[in-house]
Amino acid sequence: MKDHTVVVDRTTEPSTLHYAPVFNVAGPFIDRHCAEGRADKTAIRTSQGAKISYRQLADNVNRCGNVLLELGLERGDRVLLIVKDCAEFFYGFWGAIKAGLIPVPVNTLLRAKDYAYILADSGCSALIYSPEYTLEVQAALSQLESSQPLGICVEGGESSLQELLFQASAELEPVATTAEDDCFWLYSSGSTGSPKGAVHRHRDMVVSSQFYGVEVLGIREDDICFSAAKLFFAYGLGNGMTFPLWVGASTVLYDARPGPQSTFETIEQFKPTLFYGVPTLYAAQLQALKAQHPELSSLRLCISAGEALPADIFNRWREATGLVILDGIGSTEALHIFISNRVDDILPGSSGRVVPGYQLRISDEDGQDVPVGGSGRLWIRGDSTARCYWNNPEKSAQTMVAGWLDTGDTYFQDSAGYYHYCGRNDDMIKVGGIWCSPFEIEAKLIEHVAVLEAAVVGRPDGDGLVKPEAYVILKDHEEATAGIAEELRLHCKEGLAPYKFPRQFHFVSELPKTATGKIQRYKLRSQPQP
Ligand code: 3UK
Repeated sequence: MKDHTVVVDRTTEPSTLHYAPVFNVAGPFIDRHCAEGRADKTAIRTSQGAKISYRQLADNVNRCGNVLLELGLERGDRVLLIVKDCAEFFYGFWGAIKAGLIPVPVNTLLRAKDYAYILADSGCSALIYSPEYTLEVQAALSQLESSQPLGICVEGGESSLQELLFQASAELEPVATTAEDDCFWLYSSGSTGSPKGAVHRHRDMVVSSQFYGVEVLGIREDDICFSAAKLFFAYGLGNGMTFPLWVGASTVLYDARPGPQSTFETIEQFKPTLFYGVPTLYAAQLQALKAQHPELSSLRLCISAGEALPADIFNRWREATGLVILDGIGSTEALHIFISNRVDDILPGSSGRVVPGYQLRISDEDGQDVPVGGSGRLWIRGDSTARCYWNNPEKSAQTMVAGWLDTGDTYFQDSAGYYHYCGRNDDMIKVGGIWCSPFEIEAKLIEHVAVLEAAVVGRPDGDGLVKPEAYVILKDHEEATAGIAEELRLHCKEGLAPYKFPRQFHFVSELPKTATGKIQRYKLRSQPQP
């Protein structure tokens, strides 16, 4: 077999992937396309008006790899990417991989404190960032006690990435890695607030692109993808980058916060065939559709993940647009979706059936398989799951057990074979598809002078979508006014990522606790609205 190639055998069940012994995943995702006649095809279109062909993409990936090597980075070094959705995200990610470095895309909504943690934890050698994030990035760098990574701003000034790319060679040989070598990391929020770096291998993007992208979504070369979920999420990374690159399709990148207006405009302008969103966005779009009628006829399919899609949103969307939304569950550790509905097989309100190439188990508290219909802890197994968490043998051993990955979710399978989400096994909350740790919001609340104790839980709103809600004991009960709720909301918004603030406040005189003093959040969750 030729180096850096992979052959898909679809005659087996599931399909079998055969990798060349020397395999750098930049081969099939980037370099293959020019050789296969797609040099002039558009790979990327951006809301800023850029149009990048597969030839330009391959050249810029090479240039970026050369830039990083010339700066002195060596095999295995980490390159953090705090980059908005733009072409340079692709150059940084694939340039690093081709050069044998490890790209680590990071959530661009985080704050200096979060970045300082990830910079130190990853021990990265370089950090590429969009100019929008300069303040938070610089504040994070100044908090670092250990050695300083090299900061590279994407644009502006002589030492910007754009300028360096301009001067670099467009020739680069891929580093001779294997399908099992470490390739890239993605940070996932931990329940205590410290993110964990999930270590993914070269083969992982091949597996998710083939099994979910091709075999579930039926993605093809003539598709145009638009993911409202950003590239730094594993969800967006697959939707907006790896799936289109796997089949030689095109992707549309929108670089600002996705709301109903901007997503409708982007669909009208770029006429995508596949649209990927999260349930909160579909709910907001449905609200907006009451007053307007955007042209959505280019779409053949909509996809949802990140949190459960309520059946009601599925039904209302189909009524309003004539389109179905495929709900599927994925995770950062699994890389992408491993249970999904299918275009011709949808049970609204369920996550659907297992994706080919993955195995599932549902276990009880003793680790025994539960019979069909019973709920329990969902474990998955498949070739795209993370090898470990970086620097965290304890969490790795808990989560990755004998080839199986603990999802942290409770599920049951019905007698027809569909899987149903029942909630988390921990106290973590998904808000708009993004993790929120209740501990982190509680810690912020307690920083406020008026707060004695706080507990945060998730509670479904009118659309069935979960939002954080705070139970607060004030130092002085007299202060429990609407004014203090607003003040605490602002206090959280200032110090935390913008989606991590309680939408509701309840001022109480005590919190339910265990004998050892741990807050019993499940009791607050099951409590009727006070
Ligand atoms: C929850 C869902 C019910 C569930 C993701 C698609 O969300 C992604 O990754 P994260 O690491 O979170 C994983 C957790 O989120 N979840 C996700 N999708 C659903 N719960 N129904 C769903 N459809 O708790 C899961 O364990 O942020 C989603 C592709 C790649 C991803 N990384």
